[in-house]
Amino acid sequence: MAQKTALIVVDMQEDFCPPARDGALAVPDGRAVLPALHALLAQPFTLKIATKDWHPADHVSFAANHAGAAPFASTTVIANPLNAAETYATRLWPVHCVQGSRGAALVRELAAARWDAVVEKGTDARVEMYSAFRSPLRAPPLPSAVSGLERVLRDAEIAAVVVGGLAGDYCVLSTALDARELAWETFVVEEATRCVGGDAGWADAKKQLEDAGVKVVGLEWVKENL
Ligand code: VGL
Ligand code: ZN
Repeated sequence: MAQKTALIVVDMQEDFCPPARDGALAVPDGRAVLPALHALLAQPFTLKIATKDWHPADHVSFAANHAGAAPFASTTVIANPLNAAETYATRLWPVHCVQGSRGAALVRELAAARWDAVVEKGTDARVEMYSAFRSPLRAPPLPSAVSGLERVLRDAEIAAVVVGGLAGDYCVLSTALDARELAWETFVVEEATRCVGGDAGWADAKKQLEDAGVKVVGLEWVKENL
């Protein structure tokens, strides 16, 4: 690779992959990304990083923790614990990726990969955190919802990041948008992601990525150009 480049594999955990246990958040066709991820892992990246959605059982994003709420259909409003005036509405999910549970483990197929870092996110019960960098709460930022990922990339003098994993319309999208906003050249590999919202979810996510200056590329392009 001509420049220092990091591979970020987002949330390849059992609960996001069919067949997931009852109630978990399986992304349609989620396991289909594994061949592309294995091909990426064979490339000479400066850093290879896995992220894990890593929620306490009382996490605010679980519909089960809100009376009368239904997973996928309901939303809740989250306020910044440091500033009640900063709020955002967010979708509610089935219980997933509870810290230490089997469903929160990285998929077995990637367990043997040599990761330079494994970044946990969504660990503060009070806030949702799709991005592997930080929660959307910025006024002020909530320290317990800022992962060490930015520091890891800066310390290694990374110039570009390549992102894949699940889900393309949630955590891959937010992680790539944040990487771009934090000023890295950012690529998302199309074959290496699938969406909660299927093809329509991907069409919308891809537009948001491209509008923000993230490059959506194919696996072959990465092999030939990075
Ligand atoms: C994710 C929904 C809830 C993801 C995580 O990894 O895309 N989506 N938590
Ligand atoms: Zn989650």
